Amino acid sequence: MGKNRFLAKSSGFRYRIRRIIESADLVVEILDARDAWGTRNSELEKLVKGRGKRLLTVVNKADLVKSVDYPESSKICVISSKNRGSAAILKEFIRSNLPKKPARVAIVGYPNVGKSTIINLLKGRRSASVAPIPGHTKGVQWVRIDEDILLLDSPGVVPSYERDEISIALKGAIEADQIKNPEYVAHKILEKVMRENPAAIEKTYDIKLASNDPQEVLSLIATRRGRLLKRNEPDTLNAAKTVIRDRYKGKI
Ligand SMILES: Nc1nc2c(ncn2[C@@H]2O[C@H](COP(=O)(O)OP(=O)(O)OP(=O)(O)O)[C@@H](O)[C@H]2O)c(=O)[nH]1
Ligand SMILES: [Mg+2]
Repeated sequence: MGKNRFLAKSSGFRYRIRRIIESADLVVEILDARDAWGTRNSELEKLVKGRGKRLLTVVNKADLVKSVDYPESSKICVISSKNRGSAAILKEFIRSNLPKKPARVAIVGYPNVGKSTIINLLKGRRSASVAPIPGHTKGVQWVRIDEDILLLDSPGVVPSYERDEISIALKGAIEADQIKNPEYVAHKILEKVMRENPAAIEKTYDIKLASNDPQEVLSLIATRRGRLLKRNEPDTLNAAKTVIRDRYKGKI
């Protein structure tokens, strides 16, 4: 794909992200533990460093992996925002790295990595809107945590060097309806999950895996859910979108 459709739509966001970084004293980049390296945005990191701002990294969704493939460092914190105990750990991590007090702290990262969830965790209640839909947060929102910390929620950004739609989709950063070939993406997801945690597929879709062929698995899911087309053909396109959305939600 020559042009990144996602980027074309998000150029306004990108301008805003630049403004956000400029207005922040500290920038916290959120990564998805399922692909911590892949959800780093080195473009954004360069921008942060170029502006002389301090950068911290939070690897989120640790509950979805057996182990986190990311180096340990004093500038990195691994959490699961589904775990309430993470709130104190994360707050202390940010507090001990504040360049000044009070400070403006921008929360940035790929779409759907859990930025808004983290803001709610730190606030202790729902302040930012959360959804398993990439691109959910559209605008910026400041949320005061305490007298020292003012957090900024921001829309997810995909770097301009990320041009492959399938790679973006596998990172959970593009909505299922916007993907050109959902069945191919679903195959890749199913292949990975069948290797790592096949029980999750059987449990989520109430099926028994009889083969490793992802297209057959899509057929099984569609049939089990009564999603049939004319002549009782399983609607595998619908099943593919279900699989993609369930992956984004962390169900599989
Ligand atoms: N399992 C699990 N799910 C999480 C975690 N953090 C967030 N989520 C889920 O991930 C999905 C996306 O969360 P959001 O907080 O809306 O993500 P975001 O980064 O703000 O997304 P955009 O606004 O689209 O950029 C939601 O369904 C959350 O419930 C986590 O630590 N573990
Ligand atoms: Mg959000």
